[in-house]
Amino acid sequence: MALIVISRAMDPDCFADGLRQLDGGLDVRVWPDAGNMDDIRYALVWKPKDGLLASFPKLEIIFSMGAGVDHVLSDTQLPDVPLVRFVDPNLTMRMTEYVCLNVLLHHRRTLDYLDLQREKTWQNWSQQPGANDVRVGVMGLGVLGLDAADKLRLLGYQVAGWSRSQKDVDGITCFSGADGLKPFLARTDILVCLLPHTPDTGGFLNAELLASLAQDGPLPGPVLINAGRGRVQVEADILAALDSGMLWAASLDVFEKEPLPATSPLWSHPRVVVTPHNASISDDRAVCKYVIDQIARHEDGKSLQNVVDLKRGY
Ligand code: NDP
Ligand code: OXD
Repeated sequence: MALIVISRAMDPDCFADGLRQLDGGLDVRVWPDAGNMDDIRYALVWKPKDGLLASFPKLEIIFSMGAGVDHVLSDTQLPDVPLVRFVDPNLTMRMTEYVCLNVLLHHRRTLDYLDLQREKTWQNWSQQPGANDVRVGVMGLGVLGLDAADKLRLLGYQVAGWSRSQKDVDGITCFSGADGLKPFLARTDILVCLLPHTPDTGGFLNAELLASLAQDGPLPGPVLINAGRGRVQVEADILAALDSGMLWAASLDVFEKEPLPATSPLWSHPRVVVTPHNASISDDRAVCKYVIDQIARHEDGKSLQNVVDLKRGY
């Protein structure tokens, strides 16, 4: 019985070493050195090649190195075995750091003050709204969205959330589904997207959606923060909205194409903060511990945690 680590983007040896340290009895292999394919029961993967997972005939569980699973679900020959995504308090905490940092950055007009600093200009923007004047909307009230929404609430923001199914969360105004979308957007000054990429969410952050954000808020215009997935956003629409003033600023951690091509105007747009898909990177030690724990549950006949619903796509 063996586990195979498959990753082109994250260093697979680092994960393999971590797994071996935690469980010396586990036969850990690193793709392409799979040995006998019949031995492989578990796969720990990040962006596996299309069709590769189907070549392990005895595979029992696929583990995603990240919280998102679109990189696995895009496999057109995905074997019919449970897919377990990564859920971890440290990952959640770091996403919340990213969200709070970027909400505060735009709310406190940091891009403007950096411009003024470069010009050595001592100038104050006349009104400084408090957090309690600013309406933040979090799209996706899952593990990450809920924690970020709660911490934003503690900072004093007026927080609402939007998800597929209706939620009831203390201190957060919850909207859901198609009917809840317009009212949610209409009361949102800073939109935080933590949606997964699924067939339903592809291209969701488009011109029509951006035009529905509040235009009567305390900031010069609405702000978009996306740390969910790049394919949820339409970059041409975001740029057009920024240039027309419909959108005041954006922080983008994820992109339609990654790495973001050097030719993208997003790199040098004065109202855009670009980060290289690092809002919350999976910690390899935490991933290894999580996988070992899940395998132990499986081998004890207990149910796996955080199994992806293949129909919903997340
Ligand atoms: P969850 O699965 O816990 O939450 C997903 C949320 O999105 C749920 O609230 C779900 O609604 C909602 N949702 C999904 N589809 C729709 C839809 N069509 N309409 C409305 N709401 C929808 O995921 P996590 O919170 O753990 O992670 C979210 C995403 O963050 C990941 O999928 C990944 O893409 C991204 N991510 C990015 C990282 C980065 O560094 N940039 C790091 C880690 C993750 P409901 O509650 O009703 O099911
Ligand atoms: C993830 C990511 O899905 O890092 O965990 O994007």
